[in-house]
Amino acid sequence: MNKILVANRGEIALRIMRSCREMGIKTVAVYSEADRNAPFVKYADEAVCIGPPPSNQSYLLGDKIIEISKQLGVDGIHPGYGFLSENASFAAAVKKAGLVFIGPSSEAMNIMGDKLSAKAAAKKYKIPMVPGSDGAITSVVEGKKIASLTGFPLLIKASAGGGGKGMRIVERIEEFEEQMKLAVNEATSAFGNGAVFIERYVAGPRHIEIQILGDSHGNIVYLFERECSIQRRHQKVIEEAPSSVLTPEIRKAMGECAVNVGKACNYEGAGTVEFLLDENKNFYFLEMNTRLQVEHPVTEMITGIDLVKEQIKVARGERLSFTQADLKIHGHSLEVRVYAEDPCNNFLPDIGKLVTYRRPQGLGVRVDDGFEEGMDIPIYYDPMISKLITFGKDREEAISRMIRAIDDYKITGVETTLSFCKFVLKHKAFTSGYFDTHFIKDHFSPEMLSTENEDEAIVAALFGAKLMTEKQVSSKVENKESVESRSKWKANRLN
Ligand code: MV4
Repeated sequence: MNKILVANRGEIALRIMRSCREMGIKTVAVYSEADRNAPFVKYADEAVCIGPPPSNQSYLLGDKIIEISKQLGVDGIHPGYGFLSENASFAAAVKKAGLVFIGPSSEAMNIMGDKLSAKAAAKKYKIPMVPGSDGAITSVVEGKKIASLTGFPLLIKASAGGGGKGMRIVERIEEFEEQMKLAVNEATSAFGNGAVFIERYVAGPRHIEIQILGDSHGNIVYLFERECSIQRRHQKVIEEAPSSVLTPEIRKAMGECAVNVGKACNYEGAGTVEFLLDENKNFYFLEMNTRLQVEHPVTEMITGIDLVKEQIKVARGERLSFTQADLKIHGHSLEVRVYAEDPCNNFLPDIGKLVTYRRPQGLGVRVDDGFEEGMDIPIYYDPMISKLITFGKDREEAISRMIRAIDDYKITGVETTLSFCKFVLKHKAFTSGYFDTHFIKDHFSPEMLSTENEDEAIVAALFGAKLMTEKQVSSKVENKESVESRSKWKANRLN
């Protein structure tokens, strides 16, 4: 493989091109008019403008990207994450054009792209799954029958869904019919596929995912877990590896299950198997993501493996150069996603110009970004500015290094989520390691963000005190509820 086209933009395009360079592979960038001056365009050996800013007129134009690849003598296409990365038709079209899609086969993407077919494939390998319906529920009568066996609360999920879309919680049988209809309608309009299924609701779970890597000779290994429980409305905020709750035994069991999920679809390349872990440390397979994920760097830091290089090597038909026994966890890594969003204003995107942009540096700090000082953050795409990644000998060092790096990061011109990330990193529920997917809902409100300026802090404190007095009656009720809904993970520590 001598030339790779990167069908993506921003930090991930740059990150992929760096690995290509190290391997002596030429790179081609395709970019929209909004990204004309972006670092990834300058970094590439060749660059082609593919259209106006909106994704459906640029980064999603699969046929145009394939055409450009043929014209420029490209051997392989790396899709990154998002855009065309999980589009099975695109993967098939790339192959049909005589090019290499750097990722799994379109067949594997089709199986795992639908939750019901993913669960059906995984079932043959005896993978633990949340109890519920075996397939799609096609009528309210059938659904209610299964619901009474499953028990309440339960979830109705869309088979084609992702990121919590089309998911409804049902507390009592009386609500079932209404919630099922809502779920089917939501799934039909969002995905053009109204298939829904039932799962028992797992309360206060942790979201743990396993990185796998497969070659075209049937070898699959796992590269341990990433803990992604700190999320806000299905958007990951902080990721880390390893998880502070897994024992070596559970890690091995989850890793072997993830490899089996990969075997169930003859998986090639880098993929991620998502699990829920309940408070008794039972784990359940949820779904598989057939792409390189945003948070892949934390796995690279603790394993020392460049996942993009490995993706390219297996796409070239090479065998994995290491076995499961060769893989070890070294130290601890954290990633925070830095967004141009205002945490004090309901996380509304705050796009604009990066007036000041100075990255943190030093031992154990990695910044994956796609911007330079003075650039505008385009309104057309995800408002992520960068991924700030730290590495340390243990979790404590990775956390203190992250707080230091956040303090060293200088961004003006737009509001960012850095202060919000620092709040989470300093919270006792986070530092103790005993938190779950409800962390932000349970522990965060915008008044909690400390300000750099002391005068502002005093004003904020006074204002907070005034609010407290006004809200006294209602807050008593709220506190009681939030204590009850708080994670049960802390109690586990004593067991
Ligand atoms: C669940 C669950 C509880 N029980 N399934 C949300 C997105 C999708 N990937 C799976 N999700 C969940 N599925 C059962 N049976 C709770 C969630 C969930 C969640 C999962 C991972 C991370 C954050 C979450 C936030 C809310 C709900």
